[in-house]
Amino acid sequence: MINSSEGRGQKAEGKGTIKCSHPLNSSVSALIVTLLLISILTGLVVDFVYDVHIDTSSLANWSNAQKASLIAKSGQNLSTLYLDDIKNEKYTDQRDFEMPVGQYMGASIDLTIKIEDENSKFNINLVISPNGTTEETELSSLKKLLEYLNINPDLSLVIADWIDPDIEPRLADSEYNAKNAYLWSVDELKLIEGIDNKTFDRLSPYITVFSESETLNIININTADIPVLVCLNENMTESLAKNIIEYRKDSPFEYNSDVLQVSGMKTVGMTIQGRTKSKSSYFRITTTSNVNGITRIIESVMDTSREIHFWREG
Ligand SMILES: [Ca+2]
Repeated sequence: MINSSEGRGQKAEGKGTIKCSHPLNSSVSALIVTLLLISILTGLVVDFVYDVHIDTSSLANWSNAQKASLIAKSGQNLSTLYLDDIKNEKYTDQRDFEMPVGQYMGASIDLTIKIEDENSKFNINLVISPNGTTEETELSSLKKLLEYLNINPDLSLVIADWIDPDIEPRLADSEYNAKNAYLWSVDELKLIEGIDNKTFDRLSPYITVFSESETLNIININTADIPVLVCLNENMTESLAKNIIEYRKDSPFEYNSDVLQVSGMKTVGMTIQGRTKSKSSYFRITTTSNVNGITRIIESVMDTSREIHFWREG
């Protein structure tokens, strides 16, 4: 900019009309140069402050994320105390519950623990036995579950083909891109042809891929919802499932056989004895921690012996 100003002065002098050494012109030029320098310096300083701010906030975010992750893990550890307590209970009757942890951990820090009963859901993997053959009872139950939820029941065959180790299609293209192995997560159902988001949202609340039994769904009669109760036997109806839910509101089932006391369940109740229980042992634990606006979520599935069957951090 200084060179430019000098250039203008030389040109004016050459025409002989304006004295280049006019003090006002020099002052104006100097002022312009100064203002330009100030504006450049201001720009540089703003850039520098901005970079420092970004670096500092990145460090703060990293630190908050680390804290949030540790607190979410602590929440998982805390939940094992709940699992320990269950060992001393006769039965369990809560399908899910959420609890904010009241203990003060610092300003802008909180932790929420959600525990869901996996034994209230239908283990979809059990349609195929560990030796690769089809468990017809479980496949019939899955078909009935889909029917109750207004989902095409043929999808049960596609799911069975997706899981079973062979490549013999039960329906046209039902082995297409199949995993031919057990599902590790309910989310994997989205990969199956015919399961769109709407179908998945309708089905997933009643499905699990974990249970202690490897061959037969044994559902907690205290916590299973209507669709799961209905699918347990061909003679189970929505009306009977509602009777069960009404009965257990006041009198949770301590023993499996207590279901025979429910109106209309004397005969059908006998047929589901081997597929029900009153106390759960598998739980999904979701801990959500927030530290200064940074959230970390850990999801696990644990049994009452504290064995971890699934772990996901995000
Ligand atoms: Ca297959």
